[in-house]
This record gives sequence, C-alpha cells and structure tokens, in this order.
Amino acid sequence: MPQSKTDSIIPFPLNVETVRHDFPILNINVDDKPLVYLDNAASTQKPQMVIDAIQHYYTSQNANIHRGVHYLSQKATDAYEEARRKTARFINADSEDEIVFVRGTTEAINLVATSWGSRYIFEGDEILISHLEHHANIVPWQMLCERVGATLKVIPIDDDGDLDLVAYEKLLTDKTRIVAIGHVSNALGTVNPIKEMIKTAHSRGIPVLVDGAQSAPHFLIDVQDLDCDFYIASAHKFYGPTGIGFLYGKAHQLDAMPPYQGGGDMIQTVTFEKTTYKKAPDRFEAGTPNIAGAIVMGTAIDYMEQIGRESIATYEQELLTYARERLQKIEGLSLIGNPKEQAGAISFALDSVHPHDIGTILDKKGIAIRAGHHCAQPLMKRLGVPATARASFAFYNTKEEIDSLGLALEKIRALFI
Ligand code: C6P
Repeated sequence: MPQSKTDSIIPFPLNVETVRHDFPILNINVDDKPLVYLDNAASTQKPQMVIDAIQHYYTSQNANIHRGVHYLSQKATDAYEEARRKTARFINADSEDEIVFVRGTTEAINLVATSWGSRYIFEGDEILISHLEHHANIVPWQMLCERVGATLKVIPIDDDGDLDLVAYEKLLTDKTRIVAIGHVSNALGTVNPIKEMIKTAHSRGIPVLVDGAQSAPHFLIDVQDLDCDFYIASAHKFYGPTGIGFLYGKAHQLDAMPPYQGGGDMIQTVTFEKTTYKKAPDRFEAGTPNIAGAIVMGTAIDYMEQIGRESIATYEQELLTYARERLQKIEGLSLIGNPKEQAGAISFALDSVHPHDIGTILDKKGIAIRAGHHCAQPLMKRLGVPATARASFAFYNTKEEIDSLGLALEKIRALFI
C-alpha cells in the first residue's frame, strides 16, 4: 500500500524502549507492580506529544471555529481544518472534504445508518453485516431495519474465526443495499479480506462501509486503494483523545446524504419557511464540534507517522506471534480463534476459570486485559462462550510484558486447578 508522505519510507525497526519514553503513564505502578497495559483495543495510552497538544490548544488557540473574525477564532479554525487535511492524508482520501469529524466510530456508523439509510434503505431491502461485528456495527443497522422494514443479513464465520466468503457471495442479492463490515475483529483480531470483499460487492453495485476502529491503529490504510465507500475510526484507539473520530465517505456518497443533525454551522440560509444546508463535510457537523479533540487527533496522526506505520505493523506482528507462541505453552490455555490473518488482539480461555476472574487476578499483578463479551454478544454466542479474556497490543508493548502475562496465567491456573 502507498504510504502517507510523512511515514518513514523505509520501515525502520521500531525501538520499543525509546518509544516507551513517549508514554508517561507506562511508568506507573499498580499495587506496587509495574503496569503492563494489554487493553489497547479498548483504548490506547497517549504520548507526551498528544498530552502537550491538549495543553497547547487551551493555552494558545482556544476559541469557537468558523464563526469569529478575531485572531483566536482564525487560529482555532485553521488548526481544525489542518487536522481535517491530516486525517485525509492518514487514510489517503482524495480530498479533506471527504472527512467528517464525529464523536467516534459509534457515532459515525449511526450517522451513516440514519442519513444514508434514510435515502437508500426501504422496506424489503437487505443490509449485510458479519458475525464478527462489534455492537456498534450491528445495532444502528438493526434500528434502521426496524424503522423501515428492511432485513439484517449476517455473513457466517468458521470455527477459526474467519468469514465464510462463499456464503458472503451468496448473501449478496439484488435486495442488498449496503455491506457494513469490520476490518479487524476487536474480539478475535481477525483481519478480514476487505479489499476483495469490496470488489465483489461493487461488481454488483453494492456500496461498502468499513468499521476501521481496530485497523487504523495497526497498519496503513489507503481508502482509495481499498475503494470502500465509507471508512470509520476512533482517535482514542490510535493514541489520540476520547470523544473524537472520523467518518470518511466518498464525495458522491456524502453529497447525496441528508443532514444528520440540525443546528449552527451546517446551514447556508435559515428562514422559518425553509433552511438550506452547506455541502459535506460541514453539513454533518452541526453545533460547536470537539475542536480540541479534532486538532489533537491530528497530533496523534503526526505521532504515528513519525514512528512510521510500516514499522508499527511489523513490530506488532512480531509481538502477536510471540504472544500466541507464549500463551500456547500454558497448560489448559486455549486460544479462541485461529484466523488466517490476525492483528491487535488475542482471545483465550484458561480451563474453567471464568474470564472475569482471570482479569481481576491479573489486575492485582498490574496487568490490564479485558474480560467480557467485548461488545460482540452474537460472536460470543457463535463461539459458545459467555465471555473471553482478551490481551490486545500496541507498539509500546514488549516481549517481557508478554512473559509477565504468561507467568501470571500459569500462577492463576495453579491456584484454580
Ligand atoms: N471496541 C473494545 O474494547 P467507539 O466506542 O465508538 O470508540 O468504538 C466502538 C467500536 C466499534 N467497532 C469496533 C470494531 C470496536 O472495537 C469498537 C470499540 C472497544 O473492543 C470498546 S467496546
């Protein structure tokens, strides 16, 4: 995939010890034990550069945007629009006008389901998602189906946690109006072959939305190469602040969509009889947006590009392979899912020890993982488990931390068996 201009052209081996210095929170102790943070799929930690950018915004740029003629308003507006350009570059969008700032992945999918859905989904139509989806890519579509009388169809998975692509092709019918698919499963780490899936859907004239919440943090994204119609991510999962994310939409898709919310800054003219709206993306950003959030998301993008996303992907793959091998050595531990391609996260079970007990005991040892259904209840049902324990990785994690996890899990097993 082509790299963004500011990514390192040659992927330098990532020096994890150097990188760790950028994240002050990694130095804290939990119950006198050094923190081992392996809950990155839920939210990543923030580098000093991002923390400083928040302070910089509020100490030298803060004002409302697109409204004032004064110095600070101009400064804040410039920084906000610069963040839009950075975001476009981050995913190689054709134009910054294809980037809408939103609260995060959840809001973006709701925006598309509500706005795009109101224009294109009617009674009898079908929406195709997969069995791997996070609730954020299920519930908004279900709500839309209930509103208009459409049907939600689901691509099945095999026991390894890979999508059944033969079933996928069969599920694409002349009633299918959109395919909404996660790029990377938050629960199993499955990397879906979305480029091929998009090609197949497009050959039948069906647009595709990609939930990129778990792919944007891990590798280069090129929306033009993927040719997806929508791509969505949350900044807090790629080293930026909470409460901000982006929706990428192809220009012709966004231009055809009615506004999502009404209010200030999204209008051209307002009379009591009729309101006319601005073009995308402004049309979808009603009211005062998360200005600081968008600008600082831009800083998180700068940071990732400085590290180099090829370097990040290479290092994280090495870490993931190491983690799989280390965990598999633990007696009684079974990895859940064995996808062909995996990124970011590993789910596992340890004999009959409940995942919540695993998570709680690990926490006492300073190790943060996530235990639960991971907002993917239908997937848990398909796997035949109420919950899993999940370790998820970032480029600041080390093999030593994985060893600590392994050792702690061995002790937990000894305690329970
Ligand atoms: N997954 C996890 O621990 P928000 O909350 O809007 O930033 O992201 C929602 C979301 C959507 N899609 C996928 C694939 C996700 O992984 C998430 C968030 C977190 O796995 C919190 S449940």
